[in-house]
Amino acid sequence: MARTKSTLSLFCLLTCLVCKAQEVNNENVLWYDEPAANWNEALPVGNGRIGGMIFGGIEEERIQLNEETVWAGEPGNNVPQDVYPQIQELRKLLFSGQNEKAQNLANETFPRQAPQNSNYGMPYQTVGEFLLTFPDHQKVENYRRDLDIGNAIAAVEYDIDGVHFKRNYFVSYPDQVMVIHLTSSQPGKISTELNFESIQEKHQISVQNQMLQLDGKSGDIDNKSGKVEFQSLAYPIVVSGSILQKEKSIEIKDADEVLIFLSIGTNFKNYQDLSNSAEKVAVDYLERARSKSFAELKESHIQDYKYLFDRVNLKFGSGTGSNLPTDERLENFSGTDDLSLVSLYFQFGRYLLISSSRPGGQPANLQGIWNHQLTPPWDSKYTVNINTEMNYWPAEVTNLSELHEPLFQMLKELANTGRESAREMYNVSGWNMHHNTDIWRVTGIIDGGFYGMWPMGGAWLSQHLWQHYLYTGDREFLKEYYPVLRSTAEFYADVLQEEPENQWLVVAPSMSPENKYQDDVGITYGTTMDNQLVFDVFSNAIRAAEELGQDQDFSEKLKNFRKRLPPMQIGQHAQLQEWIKDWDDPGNKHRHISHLYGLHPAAQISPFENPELFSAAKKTLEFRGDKSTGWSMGWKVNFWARLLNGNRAYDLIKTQLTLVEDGTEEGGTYPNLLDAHPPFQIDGNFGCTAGIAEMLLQSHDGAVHLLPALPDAWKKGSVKGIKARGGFEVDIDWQDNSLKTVIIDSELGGLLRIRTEEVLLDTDGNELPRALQENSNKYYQNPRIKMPIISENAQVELPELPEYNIYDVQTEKGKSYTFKTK
Ligand code: FUC
Repeated sequence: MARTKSTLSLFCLLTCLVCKAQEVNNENVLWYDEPAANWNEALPVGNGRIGGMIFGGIEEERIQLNEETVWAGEPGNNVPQDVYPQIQELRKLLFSGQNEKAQNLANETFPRQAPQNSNYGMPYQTVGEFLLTFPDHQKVENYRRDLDIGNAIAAVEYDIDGVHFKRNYFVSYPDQVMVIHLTSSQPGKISTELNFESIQEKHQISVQNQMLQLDGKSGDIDNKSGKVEFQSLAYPIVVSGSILQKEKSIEIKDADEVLIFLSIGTNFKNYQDLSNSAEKVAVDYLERARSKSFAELKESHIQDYKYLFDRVNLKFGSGTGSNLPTDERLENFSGTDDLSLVSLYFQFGRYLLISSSRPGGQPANLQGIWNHQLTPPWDSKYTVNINTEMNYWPAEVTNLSELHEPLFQMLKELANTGRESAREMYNVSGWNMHHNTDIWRVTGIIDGGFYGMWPMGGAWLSQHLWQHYLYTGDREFLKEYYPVLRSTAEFYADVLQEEPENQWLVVAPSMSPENKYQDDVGITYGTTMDNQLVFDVFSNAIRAAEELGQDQDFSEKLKNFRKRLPPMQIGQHAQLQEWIKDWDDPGNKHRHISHLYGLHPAAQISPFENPELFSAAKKTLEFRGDKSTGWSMGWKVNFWARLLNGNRAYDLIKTQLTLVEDGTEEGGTYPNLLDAHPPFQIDGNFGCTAGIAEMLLQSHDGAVHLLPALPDAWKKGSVKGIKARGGFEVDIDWQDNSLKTVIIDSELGGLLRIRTEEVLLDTDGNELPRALQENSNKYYQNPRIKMPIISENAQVELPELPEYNIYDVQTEKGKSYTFKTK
């Protein structure tokens, strides 16, 4: 009797576990029924510093390894010397309308190939690969590999002759190692050989003290020698069975269970200093980790990860198809209502940020931390004319604010190295950078005069400092980073030139990132994006100084300069002008839509404040079309969300969620859900994740706007834990395409202004007080921009907006507010 009972309860336990597993499966798991055939099918794991791509091979498991500081080259900037006379000459040529000549001079001064005595930035490089071979594993059944992004654990499992084999993988942030755990359903069944491989020119593999060791050094490029040393250690522990050390591999035989610790260290201390010992770092982390049990390691990993991941939950009320492998779901997506793929993709973006950007480390680069090459596309560095910024768009709104820190630290460092480019190239104070940087924080021109002549990288990147403040109200942070904001403003206050026609103050020479207005000519002055950026740089410095009660004189100077910036202009096609002159070609489909920076991520184009500009931005976006590179589509999701058009935003998500196989030339998504530019570039993932949040909640334009761009297809759902500026955390439930309940936690107190299409009631059933006062909350109130200039030929149709209700609620710090709709 007793026996039956215990069998029964065991049965219950098992069924419950199965239920639980299925529940997880539906929500937060990517899974596949075949091993990865190429890198774009492998699954990424990481702890911000160490990254792995897991292929899930059967006879041979391959884990491609990265460590975030393994970059080619060595410390040092790349600022071109003695070019100030040419910068002056470029100004003269541009102000006298000799634009072609100016482009030629820029191309000659800054050639397409890096000059011999300098460089165009260093590539981020792979460490190598860790291989596990299972010679007897050939005919397998029930194969499955997955990535559970709810716990940040990858797994591979299958059966051979009735024996179930399972491998688990995770990279622990608290313990700073990758953990690989091999189990089987019968004892003595695990035999495997462990190997390292590397494509790094300088590397060696050895074995000692039961440890497989890969030592290497990063590559030499241009005028730089590769000086990053790395060491990777693999240390196995077995339960029964045997371990045999070979010359360059370790063989394990007949074990019940195997636990492998994979540790990586480098000599990188900071962007100026390579005096750490790679060996000491690798050994120290390994020793600390191996004193713990698998259960302990796993528990602290999950706890650490979930602390970040579980803050936000997104659910759609309907959705089928979730029992299929992820690549099939992706392939079928546009023909189904598999909305849970949208929430999976959204959460995958958050997973990627947690796994590639941790405080104290490097910011996520073009590929996050995952790269299998020595010279990856665009060096997998930091392109700052959109891509690096896009990586961090989800940080605040999806409640991962602390993961923004590596970007802030990079800004501090750039504000130091960038003094040289400001001084040497432009003869001014403050700091600046151009359209790219790398781990050494270079700030000079990259990729030559056509792509690189854009002195605005710091203007855009530094917006993230101010935005972090708007979300968190963290005054200590603002104090710490005010010098960066100030020094950014100093550069532009000094560098602006008065253009001859309207006496506006403009950046010259510059460009509208990577676009051109005539064959091979893009160089110009006073582009719309530049003007918007400088407006924000000045406004941020002014507001920060006000908050901190300092620098009044400097603020006055900036206010005066701000008045003299060019206004936005609406051109002959009713479009927002990209250039200072009406040169836009409505047929231009360029991936960069830089002049819409003012619409997103900035807050200068508002349907309420300046509806003409809002319509012109829409026109521009219609001209540019939908299909483009991955990141460009990610940006367009945000644009359409800001244009309050949920259906168009969702169309873009569908376009982005188009399955792209290895080698395809179109933008979309790879089977592993990583973004295809193509090739792989992580910004598209982050951009789309931020865009989905932006469809559900906005807080940039005078109010906390609930469900501003809900598509018709998202009939029912809920989002919990997303953030609004002003320190508000928001949970929203909606049904029949309209808001039902909202719960708002106020972390800072202060006035909460809500914009919504529905009538909102408090818990007593009374309608909330309608907004009266002009000024709402400083965290989402914006400085006024100048009235636009509108071309006589432009036929601007004003936007038709829904009737919004605007409510004002005085909140107290730490309190939670629940409202329902009528
Ligand atoms: C910019 C873009 C490209 C690519 C590169 C990394 O130059 O124009 O499309 O994303 O960055």
